[in-house]
Amino acid sequence: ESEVPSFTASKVSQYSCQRKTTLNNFNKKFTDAFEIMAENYEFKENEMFCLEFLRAASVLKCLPFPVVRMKDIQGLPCMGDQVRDIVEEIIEEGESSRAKDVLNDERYKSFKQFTSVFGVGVKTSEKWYRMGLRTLEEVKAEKTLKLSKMQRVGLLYYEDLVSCVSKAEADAVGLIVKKTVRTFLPDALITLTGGFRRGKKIGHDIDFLITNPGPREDDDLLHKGLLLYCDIIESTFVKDQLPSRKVDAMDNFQKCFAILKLYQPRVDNRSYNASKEFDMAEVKDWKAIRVDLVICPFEQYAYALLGWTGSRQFGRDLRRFANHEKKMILDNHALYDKRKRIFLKAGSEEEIFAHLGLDYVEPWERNA
Ligand code: DCP
Ligand code: MG
Repeated sequence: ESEVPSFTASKVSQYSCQRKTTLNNFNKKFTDAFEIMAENYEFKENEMFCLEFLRAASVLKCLPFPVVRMKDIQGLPCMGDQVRDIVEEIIEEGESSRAKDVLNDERYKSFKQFTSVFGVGVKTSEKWYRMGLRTLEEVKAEKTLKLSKMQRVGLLYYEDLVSCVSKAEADAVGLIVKKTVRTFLPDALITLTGGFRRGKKIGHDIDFLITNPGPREDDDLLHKGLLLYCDIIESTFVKDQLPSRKVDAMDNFQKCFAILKLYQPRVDNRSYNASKEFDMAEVKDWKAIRVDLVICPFEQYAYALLGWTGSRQFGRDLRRFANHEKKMILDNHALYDKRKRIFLKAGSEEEIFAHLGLDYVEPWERNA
């Protein structure tokens, strides 16, 4: 009777690390609405409702067919009442009035603008909103505001940074990063991680994981030169420290949230037509690009790679699965078996999945 006979809703795991989620999303109109709801709850610091909608979005992203009636979501995990109401309305009306209300909500609109600035999160947005600020124009005009250095560059390069990064730009930056790193560490392993490793064609930044086989001499690596801005976070890793149990584990690696100046000669038609003479000074021949450089010890490379490849939801579910199903603690550095009281070493992502008793999931199937 069903159009996809091989599909059984009750067999869909509540953990995205037991599902395969490619970028081919048949249910975008539902998942977009859920993600708007989740973001609004994030802005309200309501983590429970936020996660509820992110989990629901993630489940619908793995379905091999578009949902067209309520029966299609019957038996699926993570379909709470709030979620079902929205699915029902989208099926009947084509859109969700609740998601639409959020998009028109003044607080949501302000937070959306504020958090689009590099260095501005929910806390800063809350502060600005309470001060009566509503738009970025008002923020820029408010001269009494004390902005961090990160926020100042965030505003300075705002237009470049909100325009997404393409795969071609990621590859171009990859060549620069490799060349630069290898002048210091000839044997270094430099891997493109984040969304691009999962096969995405665009992203908000470019994530690289850097490690050096052999003795540790990578401390001076994060130096300036080609960087427009670089906020270096020193490594705070303590040997034999237990993995973190937080939902979104921040790691202790030395890392650098940088803005890179990517030169890309381009012809600006407007200045060409206006002056006939080609004035190079008028043409901006570079683009500011957000780059995350993460340096990790060689022994932790597999864990760091798994963590930094994401998606965020995939990582959350891996940690939740480890904790609740296996009595293990996973983070970007290590996996700890609480029953055996030992750290489980891994030289590859495949080995980490095996330690957890999970089938291997390829990077492009982790778009949960
Ligand atoms: N990550 C992490 N610890 C952090 C920050 C990120 O483990 N402190 C992980 C989760 C993300 C991945 O790294 O999936 C990359 O982070 P991004 O925010 O860059 O997310 P994506 O690359 O997946 O998406 P985008 O295209 O928006 O960059
Ligand atoms: Mg990224």
